[in-house]
Amino acid sequence: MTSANHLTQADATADVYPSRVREYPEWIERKDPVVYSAWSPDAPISRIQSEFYEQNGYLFLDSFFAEGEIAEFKNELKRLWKEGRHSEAKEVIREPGSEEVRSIFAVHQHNDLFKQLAEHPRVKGIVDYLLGGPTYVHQSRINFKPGFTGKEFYWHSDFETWHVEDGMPRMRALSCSIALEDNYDYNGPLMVVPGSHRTFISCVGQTPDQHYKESLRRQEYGVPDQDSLTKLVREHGIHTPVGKAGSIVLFDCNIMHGSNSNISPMPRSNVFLVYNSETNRLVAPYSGQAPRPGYIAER
Ligand code: 6CS
Ligand code: FE
Repeated sequence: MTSANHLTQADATADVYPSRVREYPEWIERKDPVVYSAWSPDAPISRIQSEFYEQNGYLFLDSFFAEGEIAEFKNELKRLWKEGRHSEAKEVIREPGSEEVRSIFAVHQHNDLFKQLAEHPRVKGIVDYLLGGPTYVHQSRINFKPGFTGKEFYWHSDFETWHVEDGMPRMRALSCSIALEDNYDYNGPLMVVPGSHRTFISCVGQTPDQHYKESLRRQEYGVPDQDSLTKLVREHGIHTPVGKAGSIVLFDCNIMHGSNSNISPMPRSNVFLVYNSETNRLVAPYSGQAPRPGYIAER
């Protein structure tokens, strides 16, 4: 990169994180910062929290929102879920093998309440600090994981997909997951491999056309091989940051993560807001294929 803040056209089109192009997996060292601001006492998080995020690739903030604050989001979520069951909207993604609602995309575009949440100053303050400047919402979704029937999300790095399928040039994005139900170890919470954000695992396999139509239900391409996952987890272990409704997890775009299905009776629903740096706007997908639609990746 020529300067800390701007990608030249050549930087943006050079594929420094190739994936789904070779017949064998490869470990590529991260070439981008994790925290893009220097910590100072007026930063929106403590020095310890900032260092934790830098080292582990995620930060869990318990009870970030008070229960009263999230009550209306929870009601809205229930309403959207009911509406989604009978909806033909493309933003509504169904579970593999059933017609249950798995996710609803682009809630920051179509829903006033979730739009407000995406612009929440306390969230944005931390996000803009971590990514070092102005950001925009790259993707938003609600993931529903009802009791008994909610299905898993297999291990993946979000950045791998965003790079290959959406054309996100560099690692300067993160997700904020807001819990709208209490998360326990047993209701399919987010699992992260701390420290895995420092390695890009180049995946094997060619991306089928219109891959998103399958991958959002069950992802099979752009997922790492079992040997790489075994090595990563042996090295770093697995964390399951869980807490009450209103807690949030901020996690780096390249951290390895996934979640189990939910056979407990307790539902687990989260809002995911993905922020990307304004300096890291999307280019043509590195797969050479057509970009995914705007409700999945803001262009
Ligand atoms: O496709 C996406 O953008 C997100 N969804 C899945 C299932 N994997 C990659 C990424 O997290
Ligand atoms: Fe993900």
